[in-house]
Amino acid sequence: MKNSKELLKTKIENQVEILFNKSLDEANALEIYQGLSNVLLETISKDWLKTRKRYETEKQAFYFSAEFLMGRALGNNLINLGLDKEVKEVLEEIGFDLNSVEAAEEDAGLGNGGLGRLAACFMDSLVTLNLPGQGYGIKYKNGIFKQKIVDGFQVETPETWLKYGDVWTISRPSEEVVVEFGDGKVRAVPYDMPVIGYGTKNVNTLRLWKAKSINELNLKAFNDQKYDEALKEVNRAEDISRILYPNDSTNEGKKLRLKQQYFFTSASLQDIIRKFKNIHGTDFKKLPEFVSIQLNDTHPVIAIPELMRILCDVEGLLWKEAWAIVEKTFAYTNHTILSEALEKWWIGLYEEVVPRIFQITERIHFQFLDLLEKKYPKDRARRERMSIIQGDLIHMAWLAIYGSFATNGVAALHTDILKHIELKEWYELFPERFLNKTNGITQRRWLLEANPELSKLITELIGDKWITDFSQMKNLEKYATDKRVINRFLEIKSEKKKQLAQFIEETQGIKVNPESIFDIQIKRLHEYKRQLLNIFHILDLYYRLKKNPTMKIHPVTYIFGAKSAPGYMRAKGTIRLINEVAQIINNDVEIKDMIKVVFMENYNVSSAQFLFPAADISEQISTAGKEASGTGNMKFMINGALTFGTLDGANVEIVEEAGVENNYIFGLKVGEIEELKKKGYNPKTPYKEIEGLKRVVDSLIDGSLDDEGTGLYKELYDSLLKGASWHEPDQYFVLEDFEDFRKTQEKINKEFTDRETWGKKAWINISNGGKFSSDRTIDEYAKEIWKITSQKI
Ligand code: 26Q
Repeated sequence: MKNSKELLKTKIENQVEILFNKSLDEANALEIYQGLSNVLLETISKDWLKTRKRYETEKQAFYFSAEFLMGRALGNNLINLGLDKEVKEVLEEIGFDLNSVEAAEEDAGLGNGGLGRLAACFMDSLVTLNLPGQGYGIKYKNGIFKQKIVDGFQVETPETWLKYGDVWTISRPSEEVVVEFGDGKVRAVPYDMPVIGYGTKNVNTLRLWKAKSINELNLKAFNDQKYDEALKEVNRAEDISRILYPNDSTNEGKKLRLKQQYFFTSASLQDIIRKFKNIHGTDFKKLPEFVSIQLNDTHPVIAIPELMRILCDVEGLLWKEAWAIVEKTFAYTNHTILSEALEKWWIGLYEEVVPRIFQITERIHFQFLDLLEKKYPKDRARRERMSIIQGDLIHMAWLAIYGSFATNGVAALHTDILKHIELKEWYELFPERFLNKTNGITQRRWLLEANPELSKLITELIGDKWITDFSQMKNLEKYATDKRVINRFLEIKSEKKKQLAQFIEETQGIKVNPESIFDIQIKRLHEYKRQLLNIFHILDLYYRLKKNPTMKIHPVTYIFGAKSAPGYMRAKGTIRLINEVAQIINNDVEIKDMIKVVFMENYNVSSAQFLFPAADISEQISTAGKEASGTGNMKFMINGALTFGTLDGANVEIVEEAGVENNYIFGLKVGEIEELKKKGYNPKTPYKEIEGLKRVVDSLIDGSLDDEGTGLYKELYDSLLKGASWHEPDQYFVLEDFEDFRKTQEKINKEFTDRETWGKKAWINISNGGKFSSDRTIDEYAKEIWKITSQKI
């Protein structure tokens, strides 16, 4: 009898033979990765099948999302299966290091940022809680672009995660469906990714659709040697799932984007209805008893008229019957209040792409107008504001609220702003539909996998229940006054900082001091997130140090990671600015390494796993009211970083849990911003009056800095002091919040040197992170929205 390690080795050996015709000693890390991944698939295949069968007859929740930012699968799956130790040892025997095998995997970067990563964390929690449900999305050939920094500028290059094939997505050609557009049909081919839970045998599914043409090749054209023509239809169809739109804040209204949305929602609904009919026949009244569909922002909202089409046109239900079903099936999550991000489709385009869906959307619109007229007779102004079709635009958020039974925000403050400001009239009309579901993250990836050192300490102290019950973290709090524990935490933090320092040196070629404060801002680049405020402060600190070389500060390393939407010039200007300031400061010998600035190229899920555990300070500095929740803030918190932030999004709840005295809160609050706006905000006031601020802002235009003639810095300058046709100057209150930012940074710098007190504060944050597990969030969705229950196989 072979022992299990030998058996595992033989299995890997077999897979490498099958896939590559190589023996283990000839294989490289990528080949070992693929072989090993196939072994894991084989290990779970029976349970995957069992899970599917178990769920078939139960009520299920389907998460419709244009984005799933999964990152790498192997490491996470090994941990969740409890195979990480054994595999590590086996790989060592054959001369491989598990980390480098894991690093051979490309990130599945099928998302932009928070919304896509939230969907990925939700998948992990769903299965770990044994909940019957499934994700539905698009199998983009190219995920979020790869960011290169060239002369300080962001350059986008295509992301090619499927270059060597993807072991984790398996095609199910027998379940393909056809999606019909105004200009013809395409096939939607499903690819299933297993979602493996922790401490359970359940395996859930993420189903991603790939677009294919109905006809393989136009043979006639081919024979006539018109090769482009021969492949035209093929390419046109495959374009639909070719690329993820890298915009996460401006709504562009592009035709292909609308096609993507209809493509995956139509395919998913057809899939759901087919399976429903297999079990329940055509008793569609029962649909809401067995199916809940969560719409991740407005991107999949076209599913609402599409389900009407399927029920009425295909299944022959009456409009009224169908509407009663639709209204009970969908729920909608809002992730933003930025008006420029709200999706509106031009009716001409919509009608061209999906003519039948346009008719149905119009009918829904008129039906809604009737309802408004009954409720608020002759209130024309209200009708104008709330119309689903406004002028020649279809307002997808309005369609979502009207066509669903629940609308939720993603943090308490955000939901309050929706209910009382942004969606005030909708809340008045449908008060029972509005709910809050504060976001969460999976502690399995963001603590257990990313920070095994801290995980080990936690388990030593409170056992390992926290891995699936994060409320257990509270049991750590009693060690806050235990010097030995706090010292061990500080040693671990120091180790994670050394690891990050090494990673930074390898990838960015910058040497950083692990003893310095690691102050990290990693998130998409956007004006409202105020990376500009951060870099302004760094520049000010630099100028002050130059003027006063004997000024005493604790050395600090400012780390940024951020992708900008390719066409967002102010964001790109900010990236270039950060890189230029980094160059200047890092190369100035007079600064004697007191400050270092690092811009991490191509920030993604994998590099995030290095960054969060190594942070001392978590920068969460958005203009109050603008960040719906944030989820990076939670990843920092549970790894023992202190939040330096505004009272925005989930920051509010973080300090509610961990104590404002254990974090650093600064800046204007939502109410103060409202007031200031009413009073009239003039950014010239802080610009002139706050010491040093003018010097910093003027650097953009006085020759201190050089944007190589692009005009990007002048544009930034104007955005602050002049405004533009579409906004007031400094609409995100960068200049107004500068002084408090600086004061609070000074406080941080002083307090960091008291290591014991700092360690204690960090520890209290870790101990109070329990609320921010996506297990808690998903449990709330399951009980209060989806009404699904655990189905353990
Ligand atoms: C819209 C129209 C056209 C093209 C693209 C888009 C688009 C794509 C992505 C619009 C928005 C997004 C992503 C939004 C997002 O990530 N929002 C974040 O969601 C997180 C999870 O709820 C929150 O924590 C963040 O606060 C929120 O910014």
